[in-house]
Amino acid sequence: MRVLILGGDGYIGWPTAMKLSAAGHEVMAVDNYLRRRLMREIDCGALFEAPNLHERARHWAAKTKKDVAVRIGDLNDWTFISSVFREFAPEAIIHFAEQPSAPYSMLDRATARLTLDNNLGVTFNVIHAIAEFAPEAHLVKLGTMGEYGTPNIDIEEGWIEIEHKGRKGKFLFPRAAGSLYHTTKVLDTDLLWFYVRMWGLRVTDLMQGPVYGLTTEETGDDDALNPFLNYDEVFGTVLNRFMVQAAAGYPLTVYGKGGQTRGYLHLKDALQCLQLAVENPVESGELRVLNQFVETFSVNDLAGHVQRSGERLGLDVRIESLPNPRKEAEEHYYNPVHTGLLDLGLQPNKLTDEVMDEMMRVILRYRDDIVTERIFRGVKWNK
Ligand code: USQ
Repeated sequence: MRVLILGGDGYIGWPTAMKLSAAGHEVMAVDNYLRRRLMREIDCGALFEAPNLHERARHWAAKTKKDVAVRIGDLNDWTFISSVFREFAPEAIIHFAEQPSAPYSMLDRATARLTLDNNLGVTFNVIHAIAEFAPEAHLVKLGTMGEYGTPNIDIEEGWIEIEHKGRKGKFLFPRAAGSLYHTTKVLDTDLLWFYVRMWGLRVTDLMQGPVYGLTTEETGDDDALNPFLNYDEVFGTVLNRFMVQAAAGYPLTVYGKGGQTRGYLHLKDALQCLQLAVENPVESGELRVLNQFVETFSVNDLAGHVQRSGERLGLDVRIESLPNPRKEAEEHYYNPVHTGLLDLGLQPNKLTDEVMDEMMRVILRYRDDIVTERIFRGVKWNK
């Protein structure tokens, strides 16, 4: 299949490009390096410098004899996105091309505005580019489990049937996002659902939980193929952060009571899910929503896992409870359904001791490069 990956330079984007290329798909990766620029602007480096997308693709081709085409440009620009769609004529599009950080979206008015404009603007352009140049193509869109928030009932897989005053109907499961970033994903879902109804698009919206991990089948132990690993408060996800904190001898930053529970998955499983979604397209006029995670953990559970991995590797890992800079429930019910991807064939990789220790060993190779000042800055959710 010809698969167009929008946001192909990102933490999940680049590993997805390699995964689908290895599986025999024809892949084009597009990015405008927004995340790299934002990281520089607010002083958030990743654990190691990643080669640029052209260099990555050359390295991949030299190793595997498989090509990943690369285009650099802003998908908010209609001239650019239409030229990409015309040239590549995609059969599937994976859309990661969004500002992905909740804290970034809560920093100040300018970062909130950028998040809103970029995320909604790109989704809008992607929808219109599909309608104009590739109406049969299947769009696989990266959403987030955070769209649902933490309601006091079981979270269904995208849809809920409601009986009201003796009549029944099927609706999108209620959304209640906890940051502006997460809210842009809710708005994306509404935009997609509107155009699925109006124009009969084919869309899969993946509600993904926080991802952890660094190496995949395709990276092997070649560090030049690794995605960038953020450990800073703004772009790092919690488990990756805790692992780096442990390696640096920095106390693990548990926010508030630490009972915040989310659905987590390894990067390898995120790739499996994306491949499954692409290779099992939906019908025209269907919006399929899949809850994309493997296991639920509280922040305290994760801190405990990291502390024990540290002990096994001779590190002294301390856990610290900080006043929560975010506005979120710190103790809550959490029971989301997640059978859709298992039914499609997902083989989950769980968070085992081996997985933790293997990742910790890679991080320890870079421990001298960790800039501890980047770990905590306390971006506040409150005005
Ligand atoms: N947390 C801590 N200490 C830290 C960092 C985070 O206690 O040092 C807590 C947060 O308060 C939160 C939980 O850990 O309760 C998860 O935080 P996170 O930063 O790993 O995840 P989040 O901001 O929700 O965003 C990440 C990705 C985002 C994706 C989302 C999936 O950056 O792109 O959409 O995970 S989900 O959380 O399911 O919405």
